[in-house]
Amino acid sequence: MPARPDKAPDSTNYEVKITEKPFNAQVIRSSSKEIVWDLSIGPIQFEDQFLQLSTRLPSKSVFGFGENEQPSFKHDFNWKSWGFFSRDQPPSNNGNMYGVHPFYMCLERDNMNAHGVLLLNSNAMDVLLQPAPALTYHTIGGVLDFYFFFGPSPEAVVQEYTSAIGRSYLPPYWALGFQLSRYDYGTIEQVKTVIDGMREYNIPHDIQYADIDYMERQLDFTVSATRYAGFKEYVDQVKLEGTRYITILDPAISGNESVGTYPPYDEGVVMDVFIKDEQGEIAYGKVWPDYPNITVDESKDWDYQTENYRAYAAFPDFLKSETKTWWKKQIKDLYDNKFKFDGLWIDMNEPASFVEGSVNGCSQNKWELPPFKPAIYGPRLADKTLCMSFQQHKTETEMTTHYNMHSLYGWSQTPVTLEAVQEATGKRSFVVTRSTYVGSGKYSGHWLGDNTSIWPHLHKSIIGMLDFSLFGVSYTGADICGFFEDTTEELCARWMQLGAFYPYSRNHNGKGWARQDPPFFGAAFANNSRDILHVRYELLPFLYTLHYESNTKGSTVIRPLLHEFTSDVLTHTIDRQFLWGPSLLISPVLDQGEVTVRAYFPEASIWYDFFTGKRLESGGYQVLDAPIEVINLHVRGGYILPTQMPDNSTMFSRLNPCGVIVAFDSDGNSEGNLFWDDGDSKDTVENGAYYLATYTASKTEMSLTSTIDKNVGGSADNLLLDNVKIWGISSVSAITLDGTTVPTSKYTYDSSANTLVITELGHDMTKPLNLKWTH
Ligand code: MIG
Repeated sequence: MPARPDKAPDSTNYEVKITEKPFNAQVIRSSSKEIVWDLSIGPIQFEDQFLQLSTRLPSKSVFGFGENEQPSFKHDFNWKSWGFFSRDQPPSNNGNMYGVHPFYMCLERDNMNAHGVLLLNSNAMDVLLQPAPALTYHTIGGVLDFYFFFGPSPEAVVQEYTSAIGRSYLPPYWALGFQLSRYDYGTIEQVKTVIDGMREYNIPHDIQYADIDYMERQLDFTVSATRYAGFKEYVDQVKLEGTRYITILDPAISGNESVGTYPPYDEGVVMDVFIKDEQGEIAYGKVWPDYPNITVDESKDWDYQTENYRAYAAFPDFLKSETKTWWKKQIKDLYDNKFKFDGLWIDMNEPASFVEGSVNGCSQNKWELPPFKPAIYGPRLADKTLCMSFQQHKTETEMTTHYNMHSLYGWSQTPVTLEAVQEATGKRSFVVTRSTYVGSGKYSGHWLGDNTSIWPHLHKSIIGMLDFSLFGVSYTGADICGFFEDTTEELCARWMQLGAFYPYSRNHNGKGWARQDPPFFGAAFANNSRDILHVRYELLPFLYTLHYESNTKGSTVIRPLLHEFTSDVLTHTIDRQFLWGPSLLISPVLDQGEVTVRAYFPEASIWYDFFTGKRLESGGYQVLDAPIEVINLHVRGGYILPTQMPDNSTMFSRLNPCGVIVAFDSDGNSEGNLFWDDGDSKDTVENGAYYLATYTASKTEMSLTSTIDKNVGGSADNLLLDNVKIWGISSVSAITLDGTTVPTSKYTYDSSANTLVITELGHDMTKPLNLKWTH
């Protein structure tokens, strides 16, 4: 199970009041006396397969609960139910989706304090949000195991929550680059065409994907000898050019290959790694691998294809040590013998199956047909997955039913997959997983699944990322330009702009839909894509620093405005804009045909246009120009953002000169930091092998200085601070660096914008910076 805190907090900021007749329990914030939970609103029921608990809440400002597609980040309390049970379910209104996070954050009535509540329970459940406001939980197993996090700020709630469940994984630097994928390129020639296009337009391209179509009949750990001939050499070549490779792995392993021809299955049988049915036989479902020696006619309908083409597939039981050893070996063999991938993408791990329960169906018993079915999709729990009565490891020595373990399947696959890829590559690497559970963020990122190329899915992607920020998974994003359906040029252009600000920035397309890679739409589109990705790459040192902070302090990377401006109630409903950390506000166009955007700027701060450095004249709601090539970005006064000159991959951008953007607040102060390491080694944070600098600027002191808080491992030895932008500065007559005059040829002051731009400063970043100016 995810880590539980092993001791009570030293000092409590809450009290629990219990009365016996009539029974009530209240959880109260000590400082404000706000009652955050009050059970008097309904009975507690504790039956064999039915547990119910209701509580009154202090407010309707509730966020979180997932994974699902929500129409808004802030929840609707009008008798709204949300189900939790991991499921191969593309985003669609109301449904339970790939992952399970029974966690919410609630803002209290003072619009200052916030708390979070986790129900640590893996059984199928639902929660009903009622106008009182109140919540009712129904779960069909386990215990009622609740954890409260008292913040008091929303950010502090996430920090505390992640200190309990594990903090977000620090991705390698290159994982923050732009990524390109599609299901069914068909042949390696198609891949080459796309990559050549990316090169032709010089579009940043850090990662290329190989989906299940590169395999032989979608069999894990194989490479198609006909359609992907020369794949290994090709991967080596594009890697030299700066583009890495990620490949997909599905958990389901075909059992229909001739003995001796398919080691993943043969060895799995010998090592006894697969989930068993009630009779103790290997349980088979059907997923993607095809039978050997068949000809697939793709014009046949889904059921025909499932029955006639799809092989019997067995499901590894990932909580057993033999399974871990076996899985790691298969991954190592793939790396050593087939091609040098850099990271892994794990899919279909809800676990998904195309037949209900198994190829033999399921027995009729209380696990398959519990007396109460929570508000989840499907006529039966085994719909699209395994039978609930199948047996799995819960620990190394204890077994239990799939009924109890179902939603933990993807979660259980994730840490061992990360270990496997780290051992194979010898590097930090990364894993993205489709199914997540409480604590998955410690080992992986998450893409938001099979969305559709439609306008509302731009907006939904922001809500999805904001939710996963609360769940402690910082490395997230949706399929840019949409997975299902043909995209349009306009939609895809807006999506490339928005996706340039997803932490996990991947354009991915489904099988059979029209191309949507940036070169496909021609020069104008490709150039716009390159330009906005250059903005992303310029800001990668900042994004990487935010991931470091997420990894070490639990702060969010994709942050809702309400986390920074909690007392400003207008921010509570804003989910069409979002922040990177505390300071970069992203205000995308999310609707067809729009060339302006109505965006909110909290008055408590001042805001600067990222592209001009000009201060926004007033706060509140503003209508901004947003022609097709523009996404509005604003930097919050009071912050310093580290930057680096972009390039067409991080392999090259990491060698370029660096910069800082200094945005003064109304008091004339500004601060920020830079985390840096070699970008690719394991455990640099744990080993202390990194560089950390803090920048401070002051209008009254007329200075920009830095301190080097840490510099171990030499990763920053060649970094030069060349480009300094200072915004909100009222005049400049001379500048010195370490007491030496900076020649006027190296800087420009714009008195109408109040911006100063210095270039070619040439400051060695391992030394403290001491830059001064006079008016
Ligand atoms: O049944 O591997 O969400 O990203 O391209 C579809 C093929 C299986 C679902 C994933 C999608 C991936 C696709 N997979």
